[in-house]
Amino acid sequence: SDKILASVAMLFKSLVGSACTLIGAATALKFGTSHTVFSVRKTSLVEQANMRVELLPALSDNYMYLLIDVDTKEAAIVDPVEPIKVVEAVKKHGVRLTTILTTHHHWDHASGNEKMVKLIPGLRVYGGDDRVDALTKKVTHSHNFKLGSLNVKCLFTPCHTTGHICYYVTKENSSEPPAVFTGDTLFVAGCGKFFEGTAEQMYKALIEILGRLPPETRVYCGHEYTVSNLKFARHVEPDNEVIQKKLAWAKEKCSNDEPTIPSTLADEFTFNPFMRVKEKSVQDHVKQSDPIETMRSLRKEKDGFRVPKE
Ligand SMILES: N[C@@H](CCC(=O)N[C@@H](CS)C(=O)NCC(=O)O)C(=O)O
Ligand SMILES: *[C@@H]1O[C@H](CO)[C@@H](O)[C@H](O)[C@H]1NC(C)=O
Ligand SMILES: [Zn+2]
Repeated sequence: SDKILASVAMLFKSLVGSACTLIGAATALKFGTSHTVFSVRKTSLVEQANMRVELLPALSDNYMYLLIDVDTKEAAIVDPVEPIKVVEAVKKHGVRLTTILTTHHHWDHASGNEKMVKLIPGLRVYGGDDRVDALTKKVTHSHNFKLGSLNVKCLFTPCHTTGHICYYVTKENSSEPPAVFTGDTLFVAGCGKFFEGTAEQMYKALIEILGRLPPETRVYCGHEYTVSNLKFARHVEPDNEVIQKKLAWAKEKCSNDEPTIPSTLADEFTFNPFMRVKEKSVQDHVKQSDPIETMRSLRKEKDGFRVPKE
């Protein structure tokens, strides 16, 4: 029966894909109690005195984030595509969920909103696009609001979609790092595809908006793409040792079904080619000398990049 399980596992894996290319699996498939063919991508908790962030893996490589204000036990959920998992996490932490933060309207981020508001009536649903399901608070750049004692600032970062919003979260007078939820604008070591925007817009989003937040800001992005992104980064800068080290670390994390998130903005500037468009090594790779043209060429190259197995 182990042979049958193994072939079912192979088939299943080829159907669902994996967050970490060939290592690790994204989905749980249990047979009785003894056989776990796939391990589940693990949830994990980033704890600070004022702010807690629980990473909730969803679908094959998405992340939802439960953001908790420790002082008031009020919470928000970022991109709740799997509502049942969200409700379980809310119960586990004993918090009061009041808010949905939607980064953009794509189904793998926003399609849980309708069910969430049915499960927990009265939720405020933030987003920057009329295409966001169950939207109650349409926001624009620099819109600020409170989540308990935390401050949330909306950052308008159109490009992946025309209504994309990142959410920057701070606690007044705290010595701990802020957090930013970047959806499909900034990934660890990469960025989102330019489905509805331009290189100029992504440059503005990455370099002028996100890049000017405090360097210690923790980055919580929409997908687990770190390993494949770093393989592209390595292709762009084969001599960058930070990339090699980060890739080895990320592969290790993925093989244990652990997240590679969060990163920090300071770290992104050391290995993310799309954050490094002003660096000569990156510009030389695409034979450009202007940062925006470098952004355009990098994205075009990555769109056609075949990710190597190793
Ligand atoms: N290349 C993606 C394929 C899926 C995809 O296109 N994802 C969108 C977000 S839903 C994206 O912007 N990906 C960024 C990229 O491929 O660099 C992967 O690594 O699995
Ligand atoms: C933050 O610090 C300033 C200066 O010490 C103080 O006036 C203010 O009340 C503090 N804010 C909070 C929310 O504690
Ligand atoms: Zn996505």
